[in-house]
Amino acid sequence: MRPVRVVVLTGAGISAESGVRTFRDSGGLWEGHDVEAVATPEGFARDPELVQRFYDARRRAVAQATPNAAHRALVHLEEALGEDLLVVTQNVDDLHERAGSRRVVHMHGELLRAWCQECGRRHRWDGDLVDVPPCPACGERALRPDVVWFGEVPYELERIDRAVTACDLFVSVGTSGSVYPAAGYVALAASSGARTLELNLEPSEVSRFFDEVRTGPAAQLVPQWVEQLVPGLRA
Ligand code: BV8
Repeated sequence: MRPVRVVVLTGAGISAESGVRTFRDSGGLWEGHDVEAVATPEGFARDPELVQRFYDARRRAVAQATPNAAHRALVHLEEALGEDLLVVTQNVDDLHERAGSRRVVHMHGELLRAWCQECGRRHRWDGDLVDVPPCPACGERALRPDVVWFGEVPYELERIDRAVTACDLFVSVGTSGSVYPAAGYVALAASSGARTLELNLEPSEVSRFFDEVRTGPAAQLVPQWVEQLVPGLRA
């Protein structure tokens, strides 16, 4: 039997049980800040120190967090499926990688990378940026977080479109379905003939596009789903 090709789209909800705050839940990241102020190029141009402090605080918080059972279940799934699994994450934390996932696309960039606006090079970065450190390559003090802000084009869109169009099963984990183009992938998957499953604490803004919606915490739903899927796959 041809192996099932799976795309898993993850959002902030998969990291919530690791203690990383989500964006829209009460007390979420942006409730303290106006999105336009911290997650847009205009906001960065207007007040770079505020934006750098916002991301420095999140980078420190992620360093204290550990992957949870949902991240680990996706590693187990990758061990079973290999190249037939692609994790597309909206998250900028590195919890998928620290759990052991190797096939991860960070469509909104990564907290732990800095992008030099002078020479264009990107560097692994786990320190602060608020003190305007020099770029390791060109020495210019022009580093910003390598994350995709509103109005900026997400990374690897062609690769993601190809995977979503080709997959047999599209599973969304822990996302409110409020940001595009990520929120549009379920419709693309469904129109390409894939089965679609949503695993989320509550129905999202795009639940209506899914064949099946399961509500609950990711650390319970994802391991349960992978257990169901993997035995069948091995057959
Ligand atoms: C772009 C990185 C042009 C930075 C982020 C139509 C088409 C294309 C674009 C648009 C469009 N309409 C509007 C736009 C513009 C805009 C947009 O979508 N605006 C919204 C507000 C309407 N989009 C853009 O600007 C994008 N770029 O459009 O470029 C283009 C596009 C295509 C082709 C060519 C050109 C760029 C958007 C990227 C912005 N950057 N993050 C950073 O991290 O600071 S967005 C950020 O919020 C996240 O990355 C994520 O993507 C997004 C949504 O957050 P979620 O992950 O869903 O988290 P949230 O808190 O919202 O929800 C958490 C969920 O988890 C909840 O449902 C909750 O119930 C659940 N949950 C909680 N706990 C648990 C749980 N689930 C399970 N278990 C738990 N324990």
